[in-house]
Amino acid sequence: MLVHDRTPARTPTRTRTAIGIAAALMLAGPALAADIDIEGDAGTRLSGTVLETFDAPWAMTFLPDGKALVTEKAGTVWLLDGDGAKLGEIANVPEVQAQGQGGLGDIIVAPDFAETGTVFLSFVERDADDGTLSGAVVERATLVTDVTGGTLENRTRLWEQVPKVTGNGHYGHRLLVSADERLFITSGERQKFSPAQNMSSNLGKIVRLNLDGSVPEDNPFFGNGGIADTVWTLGHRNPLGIDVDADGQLWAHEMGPKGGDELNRIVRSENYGYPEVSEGSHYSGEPIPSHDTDLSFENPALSWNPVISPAGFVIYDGDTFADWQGNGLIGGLSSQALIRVRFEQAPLDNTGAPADDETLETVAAEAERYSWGKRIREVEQGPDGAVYVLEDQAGGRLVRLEPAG
Ligand SMILES: [Ca+2]
Ligand SMILES: [Ca+2]
Repeated sequence: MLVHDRTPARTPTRTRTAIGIAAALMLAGPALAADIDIEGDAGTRLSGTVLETFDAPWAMTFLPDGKALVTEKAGTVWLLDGDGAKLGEIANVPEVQAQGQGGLGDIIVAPDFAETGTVFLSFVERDADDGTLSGAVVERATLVTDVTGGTLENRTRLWEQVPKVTGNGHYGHRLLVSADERLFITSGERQKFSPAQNMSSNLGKIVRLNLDGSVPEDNPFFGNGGIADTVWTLGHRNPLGIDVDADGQLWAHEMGPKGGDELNRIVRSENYGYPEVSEGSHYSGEPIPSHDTDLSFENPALSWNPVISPAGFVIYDGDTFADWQGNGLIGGLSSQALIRVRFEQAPLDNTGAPADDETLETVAAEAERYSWGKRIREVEQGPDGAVYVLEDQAGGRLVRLEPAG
């Protein structure tokens, strides 16, 4: 067991045991004691401080002033202070009925947030006439904060999954705004397989919109009309993490079926193959051909078998972990791990993603795995360069990670 989990720093309901008091006294000292020491499988050590706990937290984002927002699946958005402690709730959040994987989802801020307060958030809504049908929705709103929380004003619907279907899984609904101010939405295939290859549905796609919800005319399938106009890439299963690297290149990971979780370099108009190809098999045991059996599909830059169940993703560009610049950090649900991935340019052998230089391609490899012992739902980089990890499920902790020693 590599995780030495001593005590939560600030859990209101925690019984004040002798250990808890000792830890609290240590935390009050000049050298802040770490709550968690963790060693990766490549031998580097991290020091973690527990900042707060949540009920099934799902997403986190930092505000320009150092405060942060955390969503909980059941429908709460918390405003946190610069030390990660709860200041209060955000009012006028969309009402959700959390079921299965669905509820409140991601929240991110617009590039002009400091002036406008604009945020984007995703959640799952039920069909008004048939509660067995559901789909993800993305809204834009204006966040107004005060010392004890805040409220969402001017909520406007930008996008929704079409069609709403039965079941409560594979919504995706992670969000990203690119440097050129386009909104990317990861949309899962809702465990319905074929919609990922069907351009009349936006399930199993990565969607690209303008920040007002309108459709960019330079989208790859623009002019086909309707849903197709909004599609950036297709053939995805359940993408629960998207970020952009220092070169502006998009990357997204997605959960594979039985085996075959993927990290993909997201390239305009490409088809990532699900459910036609995969590095895993169906849960029924039915095999799925691998990506390299059909060159019309894009190979993953990296795949995992056994799976990691990736959730949350940040490509690190801070100074606190100097050796990690350009690395991807991925949370693992079933793997109960934090996974660090490195990207590199390698001589072309057509097993990775094509790079701009025709003699090279970009490949990704797992660099280090930190066994965490709990499901990780979200990973963020703070303005201080520290890495923030949010655990899944009831009592999920927010942990700030720094290099140990
Ligand atoms: Ca986030
Ligand atoms: Ca794929």
